[in-house]
Amino acid sequence: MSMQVIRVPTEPFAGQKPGTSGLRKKVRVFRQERYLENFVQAIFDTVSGQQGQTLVLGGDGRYYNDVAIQTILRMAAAAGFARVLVGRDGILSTPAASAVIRKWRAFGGIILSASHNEGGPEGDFGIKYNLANGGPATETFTDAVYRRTQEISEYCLVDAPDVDLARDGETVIGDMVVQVIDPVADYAGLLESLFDFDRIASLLARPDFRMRFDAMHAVTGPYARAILEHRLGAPVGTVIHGIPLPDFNGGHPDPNPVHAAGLVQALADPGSGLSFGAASDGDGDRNMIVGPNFVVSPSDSLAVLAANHALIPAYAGGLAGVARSMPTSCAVDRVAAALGIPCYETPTGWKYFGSLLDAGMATLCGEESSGTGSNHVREKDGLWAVLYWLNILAVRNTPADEIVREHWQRFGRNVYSRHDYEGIDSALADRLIEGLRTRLAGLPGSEVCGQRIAGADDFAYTDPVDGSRSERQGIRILLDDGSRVVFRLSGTGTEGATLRVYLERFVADPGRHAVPTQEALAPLIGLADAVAGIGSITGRLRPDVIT
Ligand code: G16
Repeated sequence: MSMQVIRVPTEPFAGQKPGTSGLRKKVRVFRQERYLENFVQAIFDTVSGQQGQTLVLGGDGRYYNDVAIQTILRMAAAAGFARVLVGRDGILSTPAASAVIRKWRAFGGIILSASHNEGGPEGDFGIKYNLANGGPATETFTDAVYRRTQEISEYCLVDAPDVDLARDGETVIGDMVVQVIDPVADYAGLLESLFDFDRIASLLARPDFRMRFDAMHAVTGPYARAILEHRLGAPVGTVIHGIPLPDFNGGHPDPNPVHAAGLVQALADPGSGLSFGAASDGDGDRNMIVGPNFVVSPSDSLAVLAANHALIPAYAGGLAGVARSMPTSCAVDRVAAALGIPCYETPTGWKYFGSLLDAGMATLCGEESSGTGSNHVREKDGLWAVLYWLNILAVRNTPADEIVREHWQRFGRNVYSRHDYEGIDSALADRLIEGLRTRLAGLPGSEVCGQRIAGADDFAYTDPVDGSRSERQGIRILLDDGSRVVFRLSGTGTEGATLRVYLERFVADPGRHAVPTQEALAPLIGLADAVAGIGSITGRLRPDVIT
């Protein structure tokens, strides 16, 4: 008997345009009738050749994850997939989904996540499509999906009861097999193949070394427990906030000094006995690394990982190259120069690293937004970064803060910070950016707040592998001494606009490395406001978040 496909008439919704990382909207937007269905159908209409193929499906467990998964299963059956691998309880961290797609040679994957954004019924939801390489769909693909959402007239599904996702095993709906898999096993096995687990286990067993991993009530809890506590023998309780909750316990699962303040405080308290701290975000692709009374900036972390690659089994043979997003600090560029390897500068968004990784041109990639990863998957990977650091600490027997300070001694310090102004009226944010754009040509050679501007542009990128072009990716202002200010509007927010101002100054003199970050950047902070008119246009006198 052939499968009965139900065709449901629909009409386009405005604004189903994927941003930096998939479609992110308020839960209440996603809960509108046909909203999710339209977007999923647009994805299935954009791919071709999925008949008889395998799809990977899972999410970060946030509110609406469970409902969306059942809908997508019915639609995937109607779209002709032969099999869907879905994480138990609908859970798959973003890097684990990437690992599963690659390991099982799936056709692609759908990841349900709004990453570090808040969850719960009033929070955010998101959906993104990953390609067969395990990486986020390219801009060409997401543009095509968006076009499809604007002309869609029906979506298709099969009539089937909800699938029990609590137990591993197979269920058939329509002509498609739904296979519930252990969300951790494939991923944990992959990480174990990259690092020296015996050495890390010895470090974790030392009485003078104690770590804390804050899973922020998000998806990495089960992964961190399985890997750090069960496999590597860290004491039970090393992982805190380890049960994924649909609303992340009311928190904001973004591993930065503001939202993971408790972890930072614990590492600043000598009485805690902690020597190393780490955290990951909603869907497990971001990381924060904390040493004793010291938060490692994500840009520095990337540079340190690159500089220490020879200590890690998977990378000891050498790095083909490194890549960073444009607003990420140039610290890794200095390491690449010392290693004699290329360093690529891409727009913000992990999707831009995919072609470099696929072509074997880059081995490590990273972003200022707390993402680092390698060619082992095609997403950034929070626990991978934590294990990489643990492997370095185990070999060098030096605390994380000293490792970074020694790094600065050798390479100089790219003092770096990002200032976020959140929830700005979109029209005002657009006016600010457009104003900068129109003044760009006149800026070079001018003096602002006593600093001479050497160059200014709107970053554009041509992918060296496929030649695709991405324009208007961030306004850069470059000073005589190599300092930079970059302005961008976030592509991941769901309310108004978030203005990101990225500030960077290179300090070679080791005698000045200890100057507090915001103090060292004060002249640039003044320049940013004067050039862009942040205060006068938005009315905001200080940022909401400083990373
Ligand atoms: C996503 C992207 C990252 C990007 C970050 C911030 O991360 O995958 O590549 O750096 O958003 O983007 P924006 O500055 O546009 O908000 P995640 O962890 O949210 O998926």
